[in-house]
Amino acid sequence: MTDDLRLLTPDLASLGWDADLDSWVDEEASDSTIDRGRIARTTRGFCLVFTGGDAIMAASSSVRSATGVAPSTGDFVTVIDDEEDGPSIGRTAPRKTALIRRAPGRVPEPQVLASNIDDVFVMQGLDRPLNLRRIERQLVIAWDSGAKPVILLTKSDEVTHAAEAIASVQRIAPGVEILATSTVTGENIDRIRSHFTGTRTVALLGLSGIGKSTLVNELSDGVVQRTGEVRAADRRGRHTTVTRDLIPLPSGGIVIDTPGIREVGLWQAHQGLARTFPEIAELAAECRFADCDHQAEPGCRVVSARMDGLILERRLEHWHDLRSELQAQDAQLEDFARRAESRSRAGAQSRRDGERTKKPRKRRTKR
Ligand SMILES: Nc1nc2c(ncn2[C@@H]2O[C@H](COP(=O)(O)OP(=O)(O)O)[C@@H](O)[C@H]2O)c(=O)[nH]1
Ligand SMILES: [Mg+2]
Ligand SMILES: [Zn+2]
Repeated sequence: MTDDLRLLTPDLASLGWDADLDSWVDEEASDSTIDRGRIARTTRGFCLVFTGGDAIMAASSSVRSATGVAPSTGDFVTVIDDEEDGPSIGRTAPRKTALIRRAPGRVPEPQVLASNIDDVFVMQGLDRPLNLRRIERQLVIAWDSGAKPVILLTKSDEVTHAAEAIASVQRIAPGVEILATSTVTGENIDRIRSHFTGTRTVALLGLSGIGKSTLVNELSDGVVQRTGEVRAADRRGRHTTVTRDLIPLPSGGIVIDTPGIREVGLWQAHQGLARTFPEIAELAAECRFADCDHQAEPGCRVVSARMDGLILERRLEHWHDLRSELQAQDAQLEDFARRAESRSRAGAQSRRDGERTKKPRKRRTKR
């Protein structure tokens, strides 16, 4: 039993390493390449990499994170031996899928929560009032990742209204599998297990306290221990998840446990939005007006469907909100790009001017 990922040393094949990745390494490897593997954990400046029978710490430079391609948990990477930093992340293989949110903060940047995943479990606890807007928002990034969302309503043992809850979630999640689950009674744990075959990778998404880590403990048959009982006297012995960790399960499959994520900003997720609100996206696509806001325009397909009572009012409202969020982000990104371009043009111009007018600077003598 372990809460230390470094004690797990799965082989490369069971981590999802395949022949395509072999040829990718053949193309990317350089003299300094010393290893390959899958990132199990990212912390500030470092990654834990499962390299097949071993787990090593590799530096990942912050310069790379500034460009939005920071390595993430789930990435397949090469490890290089860097003169200054020692073992470091070299190249990251193209991601098949990536769960991405907008990084918290003012600057519009993506943050990859998990990559190369097959499913995203969008989780919410039944012991609290359902938050349908939160589920919809999380579904947008889950669909947009390219993986398949599944909704888990946890702690079904604590409530009697699970069936009603499922019915109300069904109305806002067309085409998504929805399961009421409990690690106490075991409800639907077998259904959950059926998602973990071979090297399939599943990311867990949801607030803190809803039972993500407890589910990992359950699925690992006691091999990992990511949560602890609160000791009454001192609260010590309690684990809360602070890193995004990739955990290979002994019975097959791989799970990525995440810390509770409160803020799920969208990142350029127009496709995810359309998948989450298909009934509205279809009408919007049929609307005959180009650049329509689908708000009040007479003759708009969305507006008329709404007046005919064909769309749930609150769904439409939320779709508009999320769409505005994405449009504002597009505008902000365009603005950033324009300003960066004019800065670099101005820079190039002043360098040219400098070459013409400035006297050659006296070289500073080295001591
Ligand atoms: N009743 C009940 N409690 C659960 C269940 N799953 C988790 N819990 C409890 O919920 C609390 C938070 O669980 P944890 O796994 O740490 O949540 P996380 O923050 O999402 O990882 C712990 O006290 C768990 O014992 C469940 O299925 N039923
Ligand atoms: Mg946890
Ligand atoms: Zn319209």
